[in-house]
Amino acid sequence: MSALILHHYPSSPFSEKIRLVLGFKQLPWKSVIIPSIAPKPDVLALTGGYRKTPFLQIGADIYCDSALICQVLEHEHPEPVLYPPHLKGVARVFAQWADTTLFWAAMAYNLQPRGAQALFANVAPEAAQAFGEDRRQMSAGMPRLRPADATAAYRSYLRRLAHMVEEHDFLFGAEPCVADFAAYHPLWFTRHCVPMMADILSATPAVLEWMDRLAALGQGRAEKFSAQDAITVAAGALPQPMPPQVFQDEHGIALGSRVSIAAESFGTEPTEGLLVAATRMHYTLARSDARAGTLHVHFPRIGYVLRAI
Ligand SMILES: N[C@@H](CCC(=O)N[C@@H](CS)C(=O)NCC(=O)O)C(=O)O
Repeated sequence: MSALILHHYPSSPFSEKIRLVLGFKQLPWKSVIIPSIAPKPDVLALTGGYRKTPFLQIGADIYCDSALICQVLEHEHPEPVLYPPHLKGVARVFAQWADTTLFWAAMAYNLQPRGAQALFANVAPEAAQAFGEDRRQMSAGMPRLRPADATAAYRSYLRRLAHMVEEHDFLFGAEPCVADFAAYHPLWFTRHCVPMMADILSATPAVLEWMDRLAALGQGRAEKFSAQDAITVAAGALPQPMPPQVFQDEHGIALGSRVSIAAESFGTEPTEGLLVAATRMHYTLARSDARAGTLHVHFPRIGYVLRAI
């Protein structure tokens, strides 16, 4: 199998989720550091429009969204398991809650003025302003939690997580599953990226101990790789042949149609291409790029909007 190439940047919480899954599965991977704000020409050469972080590349296959990346890693490297059979429903539902509700409450807490000022204390004012403007554009139209409401919700969520990890080492038992990695990353951002805001974690020592257990899994074996080399890998590969799979049509859009796929919210730049698969779990688009050649770009169904164009 071609190498796993993760496109990410150090302070990205969703990237930390995947780095830790790579550690859990003890995998070797190539690390491409991408910009944290637009423009991202090398990213777009591969994704065709999707600009969020992280995404996983395997040859000429591009997997967008950490939820799909977890599934792909499980499929390629089934042991140790991220989705234990007796938890496969609840672990996914919990992970989705953590990646959305918990994440946004934590980030509204983390990036309230006190946290944001400290985060950008050593950064040129223009860079801080450019970051703020980029995120404002990405989140246009999204409801925003006020700091006090975010703090109240985050505190409650931390207590609920504490109740779970007071019972056993990980959220659902003696071993971690996808739910643990999804709940970990927003808290990791509080603890490591805005440590001056981390006092909120002291009320739940069991959560801190659980975080230490997850961090001890490591991040696998990463090797630095350049964006240009990643594009060269894609240009020299062909997308993996699509295994026979059930076409699940919810939209009245036939396979082979020209479509766009975009996140429902927060960074809704679409990727366009030909629809080559729509399974229970994901969509696949075929597209070509002058630099990266022919690619398959994969998205989860949940959280994404598919349209004929
Ligand atoms: N649902 C997505 C969310 C990804 C996401 O929002 N990532 C943040 C960084 S952690 C992002 O894309 N920020 C803007 C950027 O990196 O350009 C996933 O699970 O991967």
